[in-house]
Amino acid sequence: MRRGGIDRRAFLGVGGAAIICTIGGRTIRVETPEDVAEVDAAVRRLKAPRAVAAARAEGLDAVDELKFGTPEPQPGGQVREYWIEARSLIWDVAPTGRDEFMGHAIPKPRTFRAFAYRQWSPGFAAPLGPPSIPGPTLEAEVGDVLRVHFRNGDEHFGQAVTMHPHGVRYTPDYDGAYMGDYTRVGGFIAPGEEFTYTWEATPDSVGVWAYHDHGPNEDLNTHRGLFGMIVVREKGAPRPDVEAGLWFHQFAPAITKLRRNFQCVNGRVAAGNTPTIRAKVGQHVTFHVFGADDMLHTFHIHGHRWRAPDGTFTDNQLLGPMTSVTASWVEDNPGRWLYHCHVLSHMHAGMNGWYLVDP
Ligand SMILES: [Cu+2]
Repeated sequence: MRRGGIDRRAFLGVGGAAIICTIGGRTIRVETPEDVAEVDAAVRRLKAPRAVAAARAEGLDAVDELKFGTPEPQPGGQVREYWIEARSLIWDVAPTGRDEFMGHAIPKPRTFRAFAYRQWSPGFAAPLGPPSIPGPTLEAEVGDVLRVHFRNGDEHFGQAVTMHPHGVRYTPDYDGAYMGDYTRVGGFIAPGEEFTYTWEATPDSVGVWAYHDHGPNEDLNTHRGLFGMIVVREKGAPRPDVEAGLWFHQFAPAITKLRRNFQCVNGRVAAGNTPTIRAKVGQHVTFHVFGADDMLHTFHIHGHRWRAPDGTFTDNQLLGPMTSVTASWVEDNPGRWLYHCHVLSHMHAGMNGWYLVDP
């Protein structure tokens, strides 16, 4: 049966895996845009969970009664404040209309409603740009705290969202995770509400990490674009000359209501739309590459090699859901290079981009 332009067979046939959503005690197998609408409606009907302290007594464990403070920076550290809003927007996966890798046009339709984080100036005075996929990069050094003022500024989807960090230290209040009746304050930020998360950059936070929505509809809303990067460095450590954050993920037909399954880097398909990274010979270059969907990907870049965590050299490294690969080198090979996921069906459906090195 053909409904809303995409039937079940077409959806699965273009490589979209079914997403299983559990919401309001029901499990919904998401295969069509109609299934997505059903999940969204169920999430919109959710009431804010009662604070644990006020929740029913039975089923509560002592850990649920714990009270937590708000951490301050270590001596010599600082507070790094961000103002971040989540809102939906109409998103074009290929603004140039061209696939420069294969040399052809990318036909319309290419736009749909996505969900993205957006950075504002202090006090939410003014937006610092449009919502972006990935969201703004959050940076800290060991000993700092990240204080992230978060606002759910979206009316279209009408559902609670959050920011859940990886890698930094946080108490359950700042976990940003919806957990039914056990949800703490940061785990259900309804439309129009604000919440301030405080996360610590500890010595074991050094590295790059994901943050993403972990509200009651995490599954769909992360697939819609609610993810971004946290970078924690040693105190005083320099930034590389070139530092790129790339996210490999798909915009599946169930999410976009479009027929094609778009295999994306940072929300765009195909070289020319995906990020073009530029460097010069002699520069210290670092790529951080994340998987942001349920698929297995690899990060491959032509003309370059780097050390994998096991100490061997590689030019093609595996990454999975919300894991990352960091590839670093001192640039010595000028020219136009391709980077891409080496799952060939991903690469040829758009998961590729340019790396341009000047002499
Ligand atoms: Cu891939």
